[in-house]
Amino acid sequence: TKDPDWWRGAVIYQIYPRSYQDSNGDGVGDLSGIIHRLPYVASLGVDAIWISPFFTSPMLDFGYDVSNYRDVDPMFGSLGDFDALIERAHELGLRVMIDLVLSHTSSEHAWFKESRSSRDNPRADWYVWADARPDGTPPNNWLSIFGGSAWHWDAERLQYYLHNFLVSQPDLNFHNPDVQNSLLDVARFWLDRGVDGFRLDTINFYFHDKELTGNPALEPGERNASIAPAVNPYNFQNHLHDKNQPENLEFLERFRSLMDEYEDIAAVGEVGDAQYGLEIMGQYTEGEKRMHMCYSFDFLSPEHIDGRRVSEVLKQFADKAPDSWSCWAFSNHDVMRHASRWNLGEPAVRCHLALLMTLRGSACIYQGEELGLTEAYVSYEELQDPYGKEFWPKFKGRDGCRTPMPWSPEGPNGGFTDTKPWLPMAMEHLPKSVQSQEGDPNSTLNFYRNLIAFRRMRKVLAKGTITVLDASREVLTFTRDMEGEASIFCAFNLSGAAQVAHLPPGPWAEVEGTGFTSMRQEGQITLPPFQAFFAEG
Ligand code: TEU
Repeated sequence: TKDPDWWRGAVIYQIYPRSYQDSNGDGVGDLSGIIHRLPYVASLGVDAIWISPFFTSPMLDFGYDVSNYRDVDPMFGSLGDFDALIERAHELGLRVMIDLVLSHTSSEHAWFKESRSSRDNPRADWYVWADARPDGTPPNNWLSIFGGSAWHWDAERLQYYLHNFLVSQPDLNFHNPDVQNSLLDVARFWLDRGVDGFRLDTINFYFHDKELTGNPALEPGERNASIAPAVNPYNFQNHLHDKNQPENLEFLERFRSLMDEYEDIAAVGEVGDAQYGLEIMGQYTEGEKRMHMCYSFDFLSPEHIDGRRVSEVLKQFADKAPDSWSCWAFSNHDVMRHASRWNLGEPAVRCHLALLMTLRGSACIYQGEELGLTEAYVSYEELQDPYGKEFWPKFKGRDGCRTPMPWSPEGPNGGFTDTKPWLPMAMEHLPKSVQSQEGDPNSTLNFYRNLIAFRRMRKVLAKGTITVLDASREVLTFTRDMEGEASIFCAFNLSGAAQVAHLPPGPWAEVEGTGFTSMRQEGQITLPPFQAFFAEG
């Protein structure tokens, strides 16, 4: 069904294709596997899926290093499989968002091979090349998010090239209009194949300062703008000149115009910035002429989101980005699963989901989150993530949230594959498998379904305004309001002890069937640990 506003308030389910479902017995998930599981995804009641990269890639960053933007990696299938995936998803009422990694390519991309071959080839200026300083050291002090200098010496071209992530992820030079046009053509290629939108990787890294001005050190007490783990010893720099350049906004306007040539397309831009994130989100979504929404990192940090923190983020968001639309997430393929990150038991996981489903904004749910999965332990011997290999053991990398999806309780591989999976199946995930929870009306899985439906049935939860009433560490209450719709009052006890919340005056009728318990005496709601209360009026 046509709806240009479908993304506003949508629930988006993130699929990490390597770990969702293997269909050809190589231990790695693939597109056919996803197709097979789409009815399950649809049964969750989500609006859309976001699929992490499946393009041709040497997989040094597991697909975030693309060597051909216009094809599917053989490991994941073929373009034909992708077309079938889109068709099946649309039949089931699911929109499909793909993950475009435009800031950098793989060093195996034909563009880079040509660019590095000489200083005067047609693509010589497609990446960011610079001479060494007279003493042979890199052109400036810019640091890579994944550790070390952001510059790598290329023995073929005898110059340094810029890489904000791995050495094998050279940064494209967005100052070159041919680069911009080629990337827009890539987006067009996928729009023509029928995708409904994009998750755009690291949009704040698109442009760099042409003058290559060095970055300042962080001031004492200043937080690094990246969410790189604190143990990252390279985490001491303020990325003033290699990120968030003003030209990013112009490119995003071009990207938006392209999307607007098609119907019902939406993009969510990833702005990995824990310091200026909300302000940047405001710029990147301003005036409905750039991104539709930005992916917020505010609830992805180790810092627990108690009532005060949530209300602080909402307040800053309203101040700094009043017209902007956010996409919230608690978990994704880059961070520790939130059940472990915030040390939440099942009741707390449920309470947090209820919060996510009632916040103003869109929301992402990461595969396995709906099962209440915890972070898996992956030993150094089994570790795949290059980021984790770099900083082990202080930072164990991102594999603990990327282990295979448990479909059935049968070991050793829980229905994910019939061979050795690329990352081990976490044994503690097996009792939480889809099959184990499916028939139990009280399972976390069915709780997720119920809460997603609760949101989906009420326009005010997806699109209404939000007004915080009370916010302490333990208790958060707010109302959601929208013209022509009943208001909803929401109260959460985010603590492990009973708390009291206050209902404002009005003809509030409790919403039944959300799976929470509480005791109401007039305007006073007693909430047992990790319980929520909802009323309509
Ligand atoms: O992540 C961008 C990003 O900001 C990460 O560096 C993040 O800070 C880190 O992973 C947290 O642990 C995107 C993708 O989501 C990530 O998977 C890629 O590795 C990265 O871009 C490079 O493409």
